[in-house]
Amino acid sequence: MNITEALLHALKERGAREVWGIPGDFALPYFKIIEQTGILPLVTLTHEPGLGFAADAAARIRRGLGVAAVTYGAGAINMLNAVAQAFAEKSPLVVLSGAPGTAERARGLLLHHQVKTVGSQFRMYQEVTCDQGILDDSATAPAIIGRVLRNCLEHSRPVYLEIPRDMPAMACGPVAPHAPTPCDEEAVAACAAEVLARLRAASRPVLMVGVEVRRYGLEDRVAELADRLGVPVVTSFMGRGLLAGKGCLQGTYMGVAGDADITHAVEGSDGLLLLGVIMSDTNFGVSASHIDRRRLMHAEDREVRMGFHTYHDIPLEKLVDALLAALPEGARACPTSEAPEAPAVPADMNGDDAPLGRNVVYRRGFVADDAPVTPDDIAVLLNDFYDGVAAGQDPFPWPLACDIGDCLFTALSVRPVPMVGPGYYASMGFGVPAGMGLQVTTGRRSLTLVGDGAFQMTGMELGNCARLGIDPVIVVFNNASWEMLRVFQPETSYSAINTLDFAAFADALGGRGHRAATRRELAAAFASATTERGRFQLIDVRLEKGAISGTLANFVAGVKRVSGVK
Ligand code: TPW
Ligand code: MG
Repeated sequence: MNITEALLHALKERGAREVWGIPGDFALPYFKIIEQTGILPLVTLTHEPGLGFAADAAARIRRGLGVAAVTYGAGAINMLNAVAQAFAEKSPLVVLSGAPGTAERARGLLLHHQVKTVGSQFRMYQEVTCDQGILDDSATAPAIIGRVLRNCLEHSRPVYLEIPRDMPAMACGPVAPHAPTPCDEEAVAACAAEVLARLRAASRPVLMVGVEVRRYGLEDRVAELADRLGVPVVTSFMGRGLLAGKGCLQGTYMGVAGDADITHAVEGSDGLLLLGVIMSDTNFGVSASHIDRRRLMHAEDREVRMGFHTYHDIPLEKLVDALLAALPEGARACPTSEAPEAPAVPADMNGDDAPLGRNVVYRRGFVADDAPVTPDDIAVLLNDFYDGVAAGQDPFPWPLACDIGDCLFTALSVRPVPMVGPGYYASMGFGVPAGMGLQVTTGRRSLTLVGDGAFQMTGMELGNCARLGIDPVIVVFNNASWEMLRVFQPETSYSAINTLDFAAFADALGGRGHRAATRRELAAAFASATTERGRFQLIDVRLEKGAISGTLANFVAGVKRVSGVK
């Protein structure tokens, strides 16, 4: 066995399904072994930002390792932003990078792709990963790989492994199987007991779930926990899509920008338990001052902060298990808040009332008339579509990828479905490669929502679909604008961008393009795009100037109010 084979077997054993890669000369030796051994399939794309986004999305949707393999310098540094996003949003992404060989480093010449020193890249990656290693010695390589991958899984954050180009074929031993870091069971039990006591003492307990619940594969167990506790459950903004379809779910908390009943329940709670919720401004910026931190219980990053004290080394999974063990099946441990009424949908809007959960309305009943399409219409169309597919046999149909822009806010009006989106770090360019990542890794056809500005950043990746045998459906919110920015600052004009013909672009890239300006055209294009197989489908939705989703309008108004930004 050589170093590359040991690495690939270790990745596979820990749940990686493929290696996303773009080679270069410092990476050619290890890429050759990846291809020749076939231990994991190699999926090549066009540009490193897209590569990082695709591998990140693959990791998120499957709750397993994503792997992005690149060359030194121009490749690895080109991917930094995507890895930074994976770090911020807690996606377990393994970065493999080639590097100059040991002998060539000693020659005293500056090597091509080098920034300041040979180690500059390593130091940059220290800032965006939770552990790093250099495989420059076959005696230490297996232990380094084992440690780095363990940290990747346990912290659910990216890691970095550098392979100098004279090392990939060096003989080495296997990597030991994954062994979780032990934790103190007594500390976990004490922590769980305190959580339960505080929840029982509260008169208005609420459970908020965040992305870690998905990252650690705890959705079913947390749904069971919610039932046994009998407390209302909401997701954070970033945790949107969690507990999709579970009866206990009330909706998504968005502070002043969101559903008033949910905001009231969360901010008025005297026993708020945050499970795996990132304390980001997108989750709490629209509220922070209203949440009583003394009454807060917050489990994140293997810690549980309880009012003014903290339990360390408490994996979320262990905490959830300990809480379940303390609550007999069928029990209702806490008082239940009153169920608020569902708000009525204004009569002039597209769609019927269709409450899901207790107080969240996802509008259904798309009307295919000649009115211009609005972003909220797209949500109604998707709700009808997902109702149809949910009635089928597949429990996990049509995973959804979203970029940042009004498409992400529109997606908040789509019933919860398995979804990935950059809800906190918010890098544009995520959507298209993420949708491709979803289809490659799950084998299911994916749907992507993306703005025209974001599409221009990574849309070229679609040119790889035919070779990869995938046929995702992409909906472009084409408003000839960086609209989200314009809403924040309507008095400036630089947010206007050109109107491009994305349907023609799709045809040129080997897919099929559709154009839709009216609801009738959108219904026809969507039906045709989701029915035809074998090539990717792109719907260029021509939005009218200034047409934005209701959620974006509320969000911007809320942020301006809270932050005082004019
Ligand atoms: C890599 C800043 C956030 S939202 C936005 C920008 C420029 C406009 C998005 O335009 P798009 O969508 O895609 O047409 P829409 O609905 O608003 O019209 N660079 C990066 N990421 C971010 N987030 C920005 C800039 C930004
Ligand atoms: Mg736009």
